Amino acid sequence: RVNFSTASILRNKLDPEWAKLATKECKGKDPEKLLTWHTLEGIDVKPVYTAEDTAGFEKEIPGKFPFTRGPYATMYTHRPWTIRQYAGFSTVEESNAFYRANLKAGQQGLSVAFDLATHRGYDSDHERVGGDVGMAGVAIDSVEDMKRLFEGIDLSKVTVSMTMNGAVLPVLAMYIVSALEQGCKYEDMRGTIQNDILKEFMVRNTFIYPIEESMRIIGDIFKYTSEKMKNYNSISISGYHLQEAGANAVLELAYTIANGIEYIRTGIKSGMKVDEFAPRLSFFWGVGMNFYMEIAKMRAARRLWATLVKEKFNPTKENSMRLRAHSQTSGWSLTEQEPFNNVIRTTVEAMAATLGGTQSLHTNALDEAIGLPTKFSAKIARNTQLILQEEANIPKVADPFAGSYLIESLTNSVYEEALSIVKEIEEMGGMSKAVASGLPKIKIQESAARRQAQIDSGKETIVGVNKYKPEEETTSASNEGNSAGQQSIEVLSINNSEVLALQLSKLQQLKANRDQAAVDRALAALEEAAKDKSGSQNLLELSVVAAQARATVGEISYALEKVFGRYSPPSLLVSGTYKSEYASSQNPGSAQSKVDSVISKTGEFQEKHGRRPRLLVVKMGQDGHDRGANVVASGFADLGFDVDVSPLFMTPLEAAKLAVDSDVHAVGVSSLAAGHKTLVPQLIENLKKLGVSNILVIVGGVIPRIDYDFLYEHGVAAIYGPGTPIPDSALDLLEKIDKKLS
Ligand code: SCD
Repeated sequence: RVNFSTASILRNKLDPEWAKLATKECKGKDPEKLLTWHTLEGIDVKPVYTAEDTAGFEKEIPGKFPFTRGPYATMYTHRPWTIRQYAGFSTVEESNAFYRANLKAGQQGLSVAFDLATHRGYDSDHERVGGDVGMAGVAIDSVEDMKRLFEGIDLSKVTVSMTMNGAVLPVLAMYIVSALEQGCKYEDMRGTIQNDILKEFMVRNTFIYPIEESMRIIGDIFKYTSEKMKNYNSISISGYHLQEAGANAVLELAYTIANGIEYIRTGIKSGMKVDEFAPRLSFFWGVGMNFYMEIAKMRAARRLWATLVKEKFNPTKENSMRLRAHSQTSGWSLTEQEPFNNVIRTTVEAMAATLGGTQSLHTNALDEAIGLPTKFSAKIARNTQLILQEEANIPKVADPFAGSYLIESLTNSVYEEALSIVKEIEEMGGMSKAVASGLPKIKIQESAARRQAQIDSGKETIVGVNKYKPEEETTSASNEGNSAGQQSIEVLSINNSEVLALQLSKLQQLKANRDQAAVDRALAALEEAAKDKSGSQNLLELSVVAAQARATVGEISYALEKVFGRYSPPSLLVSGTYKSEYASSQNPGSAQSKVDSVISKTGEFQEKHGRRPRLLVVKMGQDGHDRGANVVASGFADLGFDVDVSPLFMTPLEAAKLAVDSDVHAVGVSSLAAGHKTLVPQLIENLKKLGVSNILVIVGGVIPRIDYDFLYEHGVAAIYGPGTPIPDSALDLLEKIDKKLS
């Protein structure tokens, strides 16, 4: 797939003078073979770069097309990036207090995390969401909740970003109504709505409606905001989630830009000129530990966007081509083992983000691989940015890596690689069509499986996880309880039933006090507009009317669902990638690998029991984070298990029935959104009710150690935390199933 241009092939040659010296130092071995770094992106990075690698490069300045060096001429020298920490948990009251305290302590903008029930357009009292209310974000059911969330925060002064995609209409409408009722004018509403549905279909999974209808909603939002909220960013086109799901830097960049192009087409299709809305499109990057690559990615992204927008849409405004981005340090790169190492990881990633020229930044808290951030860990995360801004002098120079032989050359390679992938998507007819074909999802899953194999085989080092493990640290797969590395880590625990009870009583009160006829009228108007295929009525405008009348998130979403339907994705699984990458990561001639030994053990199991070990991997509740589930499922399948993968969003009863129907030996629950204490016991209870006692339940994902005993007491057979190599968990499970059957 690597598709270097002639220029980059030449650049990839080593400097002859250096090669001579290096050959001597390498004692006669070929320095190119010894030192060249073959990245996951398919780019070969040389051990040294010289002026020849950048020969012929044209001078560029920040703030000018093609904006490689930054969207603004002065960059941070005039205004540093915005410190914008993403947060939200349990009730609006608690989240509001947290926001206000953070703003006082130096945070500069808000970024709201909603709970999964809200994301998926369900009110807190819906039967499918009991375990999710208030867990991975704040619960919002109505305008009254939204107003309370921002109480004492002047929405004409503080920019607010909201991570909302599926239920974007009711949530944005409720924000608008809250701001208006606070006295804020439309033109003073500043902030960003994520509103990036294409990546939801690819990886994040908080969609509600099918693709076409979802894209219509985006067109309506662009239209409404470009007319009324001229200073509001109508979308945050996200690569972050692609990276978190396993995409390498080039895939992340290419698919994000291809999504952006599709959104511009959507805006134009809804009747606008490109210059009317493109200046308010914004982007969002994930920034991981691949330091040089991340800086190059951010520079290449700005150049690629500007070039393609100019070429395809011919805008007249420079701002239509200027890529502005928020960044978040990588949640996936954080480890459960030795969590204090995460402070260092986050610092390195934050440096890459700011040296790469981000406009706004979230730094993760050290405990995010274990649970939700505490006040203590959130403070360190925020201070990381304050220290970079105010002690390390990073803001003093715009685009400081410009002219670096390596970074300029890498920026070019990343650009060229990403461009060829964008072209591939365009040839398929654009991203909506590509998403419908499932191609991007599979490519990202392949990239994730490859990375996992490299980690499990030890080719890629994760300090404290697969190398330099502390002696006293117990493994995540162990039943032993607390490890030394975790004892001092306090984990924020949310009492889901308290939040749920509060939301239910607020909903009752709201419904008792509103003008029901006005609500019914507003919802009927919304439903009618959805039916009208010409799209002559703006769905956001009608949602604002419904929100003003105090219709709830669930009611507004359902009015549209009645017409559009609720989308259910097909499950796709890559096969063979984990095994082959593991094999090629091994040193040639090394002893039988762990992978081979598990494969022969699953073979023995089949001989003994007449069939292969069978595992059902399930996702329950509204938690759509499926990278872990997919990687484990395809890894176990490569190791000789029969693996079924459940549809997303199962209730515990549905999951239990599926396990029984599929006649599996074990159910593997993947939980990343804190619902495990509610959902896993319910699953086990339901299995018992169905009269099944021989199906083992195992759990993986983000599970705080303090919850281990609780889960074991409720009948869980094993917990495999982050960092557990797939062959280890597979072998452990195989032995447990064998024991149970014997
Ligand atoms: C900035 N300005 C300058 C300048 N720098 N003016 C002159 N010279 C300079 N050097 C001006 C800008 O033009 C702008 O004014 C204002 O200052 C603010 O700058 P900005 O660059 O627009 O910064 P900001 O307001 O912070 O906006 C940044 C984005 C925005 C554009 C990137 O979209 C944003 O904040 N996004 C955040 C998204 C987010 O929080 N996402 C979280 C996702 P004007 O406005 O007048 O032009 C979390 C998530 O999904 C987690 C995972 C999950 O849940 O799944």
